[in-house]
Amino acid sequence: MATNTHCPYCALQCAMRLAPAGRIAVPAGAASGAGDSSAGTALEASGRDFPTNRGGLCRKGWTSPALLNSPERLTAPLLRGPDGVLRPIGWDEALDRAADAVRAAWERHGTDAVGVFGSGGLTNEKAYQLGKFARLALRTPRIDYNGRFCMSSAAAAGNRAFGLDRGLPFPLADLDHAHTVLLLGSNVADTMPPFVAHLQGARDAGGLIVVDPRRSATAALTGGGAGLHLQPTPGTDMALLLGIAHVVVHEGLADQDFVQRRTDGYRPLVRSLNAWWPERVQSVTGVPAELVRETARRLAEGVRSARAGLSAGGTYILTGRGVEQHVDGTDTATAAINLSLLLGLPGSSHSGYGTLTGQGNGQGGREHGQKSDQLPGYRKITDPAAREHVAAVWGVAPEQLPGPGLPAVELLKSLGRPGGVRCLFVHGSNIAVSSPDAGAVLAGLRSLDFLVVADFVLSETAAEADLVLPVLQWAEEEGTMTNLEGRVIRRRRAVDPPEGARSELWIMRELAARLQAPSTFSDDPETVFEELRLASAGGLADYSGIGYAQLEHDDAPAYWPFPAGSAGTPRLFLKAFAHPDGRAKLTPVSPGVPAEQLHRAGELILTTGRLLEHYQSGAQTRRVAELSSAQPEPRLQLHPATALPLGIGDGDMAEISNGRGTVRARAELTTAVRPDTVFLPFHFPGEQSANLLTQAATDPVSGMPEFKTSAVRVRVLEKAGIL
Ligand SMILES: Nc1nc2c(c(=O)[nH]1)N[C@H]1C(S)=C(S)[C@@H](COP(=O)(O)OP(=O)(O)OC[C@H]3O[C@@H](n4cnc5c(=O)[nH]c(N)nc54)[C@H](O)[C@@H]3O)O[C@H]1N2
Ligand SMILES: Nc1nc2c(c(=O)[nH]1)N[C@H]1C(S)=C(S)[C@@H](COP(=O)(O)OP(=O)(O)OC[C@H]3O[C@@H](n4cnc5c(=O)[nH]c(N)nc54)[C@H](O)[C@@H]3O)O[C@H]1N2
Ligand code: SF4
Ligand SMILES: [Mo]
Repeated sequence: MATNTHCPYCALQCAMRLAPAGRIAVPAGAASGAGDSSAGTALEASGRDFPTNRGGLCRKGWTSPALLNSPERLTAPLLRGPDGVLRPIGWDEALDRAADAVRAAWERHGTDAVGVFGSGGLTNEKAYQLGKFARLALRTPRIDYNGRFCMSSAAAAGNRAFGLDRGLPFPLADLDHAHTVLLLGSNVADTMPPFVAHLQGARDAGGLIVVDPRRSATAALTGGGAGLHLQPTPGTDMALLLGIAHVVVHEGLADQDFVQRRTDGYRPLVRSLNAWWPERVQSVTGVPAELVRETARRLAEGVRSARAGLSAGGTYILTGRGVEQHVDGTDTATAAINLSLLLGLPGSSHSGYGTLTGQGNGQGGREHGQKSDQLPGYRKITDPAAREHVAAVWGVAPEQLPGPGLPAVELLKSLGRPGGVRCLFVHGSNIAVSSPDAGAVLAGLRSLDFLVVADFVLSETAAEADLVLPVLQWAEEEGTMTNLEGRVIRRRRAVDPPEGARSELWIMRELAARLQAPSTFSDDPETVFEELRLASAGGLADYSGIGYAQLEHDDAPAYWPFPAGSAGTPRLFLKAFAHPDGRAKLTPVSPGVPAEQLHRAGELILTTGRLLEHYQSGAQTRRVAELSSAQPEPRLQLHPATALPLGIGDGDMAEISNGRGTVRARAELTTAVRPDTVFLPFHFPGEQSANLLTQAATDPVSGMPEFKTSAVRVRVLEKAGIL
């Protein structure tokens, strides 16, 4: 029997069909498809028609079933013995030990000494229940999640400008007809390959503009007259956006009618743009002034084409992690939104602004209470009305709900410290590899009184745990995910889980009972979703009109907000923005001091990102033989002109270091990267971990860390020939 479901990995949530191995033909080009490289794989994946992926999958999607019955799969709880060795134990003992550790932390240090680190990879049901579990069963305010590393700056900017944060406020297929697409700091050709098909219209019109310090696979799509590649110094996107907006205003390209009718703050914004003439922007960013002007004109041309009713018409501005993962990420995203509002893009049916959510449930995971300051339905935990509503659904008094906790980086800095977290639960994140300044995080994990990690493989974080709880994988459980468009979809159970693994909903239910939590904790996903509907009702992210049965059918898409009795909201803001007065807010922003002073003699700017074949910390994809043999180790991309005086040749082993750590990686000489910049992927652990070099400095509004600029020195370690 085949099962229709969606990919376990990124936010595109490509639709796939899972069938017993050998029953479905693997399309040409996807050769060696689903997991034939791994022992005894029982399922094969094939792409399924759906508006976002149109039958396409990337290499990670094709091979995703390989991990289901990988020999590295965890199938029993593991407890660390006095000798430091992790050994299998039974579930009763495991749950008793976890509950004992929580009570010990409460008694010795108070309830705030217990912490939870969640994930944008969890289903809506698990994410929702984890927030409730932290606050009612563990009685702690200290829950946050890896979405803080991922989406939080764009989310903060969206809330600031529009009063609401949904990554794409329109269906992805709307992009197909666009004339101009400005893609900033996003490498979809590697991070969401089937997305590229939606850029074809803009490429045909010569209107794809990619902003990236590297000539990434996505930037390369602009070649042959398909568009422009702007290649700024990392961390200077805000100046670039201010320069483009300056040209829009000074060349009379702004949509004055839209600005008047639908926004506030035009005059102060224009004043703040005056000083950003293109030649000044060139000196700050390295992007030629003429390209700054040309970009502004092409953005305006897209809007004009749509008005003229041309088949390729409309302009979209989209941001990714390259512009957001900075200490000024919220202001940079705000600059992109200001530009889009000046052009009249948001709230139009032919144009728009959006940010590309990253993790599988990066969108839903940020709506239902995993954030330290949040209750379900995207409610604020400090809002008395929100507390009252959610407390009533949970059957407790509002005073029983703790207040706000600590955002992720602060939470991690507090590990093992006086007044900090002493007992931590991790669900769905490999923080030992993916956190900024990972060396310090590892030390924090080691200083805890007790670390519980729920995972299905022994990730680098699980390997540090006192107790590892083996959980289910995507194809073994039911649930819902919310994709990058804000569309809620079903994740389906296709196979039975291995003996010994348990669902996280069940684990929460069992622990809540042991800790005598008030309220109920169900292990049935649909029951939890029914409760989520009630808890979200009336909130910004209202799911109250969505039911499991309806989600069976792809032809009745469910975009939130979806209040009961409505038909959902594929396109937001068509009539009004979500601020009480219905108007969007233009907020002037200006570049501040960089997080780290760069350009000291001999220093280079390290930026980080992704490879097609690996997902995040690599905990999953490094265990898929086909993917790990394609990308077995990180490569440091550096420009030949930079490598020459350092005596580094292609393939030499290099050492990359700064005050925080030292990393080894083989050098890949390429003119695709700026001479002042080097690039490392962050998918690898140990001495190959890029995050030993990144800093735990955060954006003051969103709490998002600076992953994209670090000052480093590079030297040759071993010449390739004499290895
Ligand atoms: N293969 C793969 N796909 C993934 C993931 C994965 O781990 N692997 N993860 C998923 C997740 S959670 C996310 S968040 C998305 C992320 O998807 P993307 O945002 O596309 O990913 P990144 O590679 O982090 O960054 C994109 C680009 O930003 C550029 N960049 C670096 N610094 C700067 C800068 O200062 N300015 C600008 N303009 N660009 C800069 C990098 O060179 C890189 O090409 O991908 C999702 N999809
Ligand atoms: N230098 C640098 N660092 C970065 C970034 C960057 O661009 N540069 N990007 C950041 C971004 S955008 C993100 S999103 C983070 C992501 O980084 P992480 O949060 O570390 O994400 P993953 O590597 O996907 O880790 C997920 C872990 O949970 C497990 N898992 C998967 N599904 C489930 C589940 O349903 N339940 C449980 N309990 N476990 C599960 C997996 O096996 C894996 O061990 O990395 C951030 N770190
Ligand atoms: S693009 Fe994302 S959702 Fe689609 S197959 Fe690849 S990893 Fe899976
Ligand atoms: Mo992410």
